[in-house]
Amino acid sequence: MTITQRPLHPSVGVELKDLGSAESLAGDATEIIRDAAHIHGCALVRGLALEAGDLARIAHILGEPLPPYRPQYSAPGHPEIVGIGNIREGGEVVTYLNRGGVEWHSDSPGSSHPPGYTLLYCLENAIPDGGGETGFASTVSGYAALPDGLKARIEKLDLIQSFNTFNDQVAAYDGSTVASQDGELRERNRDTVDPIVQTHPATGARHLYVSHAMVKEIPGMALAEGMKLVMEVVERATAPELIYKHAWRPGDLIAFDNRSCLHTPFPYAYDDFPRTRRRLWQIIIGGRCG
Ligand SMILES: O=C(O)CCC(=O)C(=O)O
Ligand SMILES: [Fe+2]
Repeated sequence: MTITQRPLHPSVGVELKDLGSAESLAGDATEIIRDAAHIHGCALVRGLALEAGDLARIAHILGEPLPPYRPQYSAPGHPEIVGIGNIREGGEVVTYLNRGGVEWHSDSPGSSHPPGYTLLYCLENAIPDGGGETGFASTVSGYAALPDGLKARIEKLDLIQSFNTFNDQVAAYDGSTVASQDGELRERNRDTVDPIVQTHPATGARHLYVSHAMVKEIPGMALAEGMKLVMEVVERATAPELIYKHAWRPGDLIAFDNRSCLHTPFPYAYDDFPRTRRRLWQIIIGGRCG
């Protein structure tokens, strides 16, 4: 297989061309995607026509798809696939929509598995007034870009990150259709203690690991003071010149490594449905524990 690689941005992302069809993707080609995501943060493949089952197969090769963390938006027959966007049926949004605006993050904090990968696959993207791109920032380049003094201040910093704290906020926004999670779902998303600087298990690269909207506590620091430090790190790592903004076309697949990049969707006129339509499928894949 001769694969052509095209950088998406000097510091993050690569497009893989000539990877083949959905069938070859569920084989060797997935390993090429995995390696590219480790090194470049995210890997784009365009022009696919994937069924839910194809996406699930690719996810199972990459690792262990997390159990449905937002079950009300799962694709029929494929609970691990979460629908994201502004699609309405009978007046009600039927895809996951964060009305407060998503910020830079990794998908994994608080999940039952160590961080791994996420797949995003575009089904629909008609946004006449613009926006709705997904941004990516390399956590390796982001760490490298920090001044030495700041690197020293965060070298030993741990963060307590909480998916539940974050989701409670999303559920509380005016008009939110996102449920706050209780019982078994809440239990499953335990708070995690994550060093803000980590070493990537496959590449050995030093990288940041931080999702500021999920930070609940910073051991050894007052939260307000610690958050100032965290936000300085995030703002430098996601400076405009360091990010790639992907404008989606139906049939685009992006696999990204939640350790080696951060991501965020950009705002769009989500209430302008049906003139504006955005629908992605998402699968979050946990790293294997050993
Ligand atoms: O909508 C997107 O582009 C990504 C959404 C996202 O990052 C998430 O829901 O975790
Ligand atoms: Fe995400």
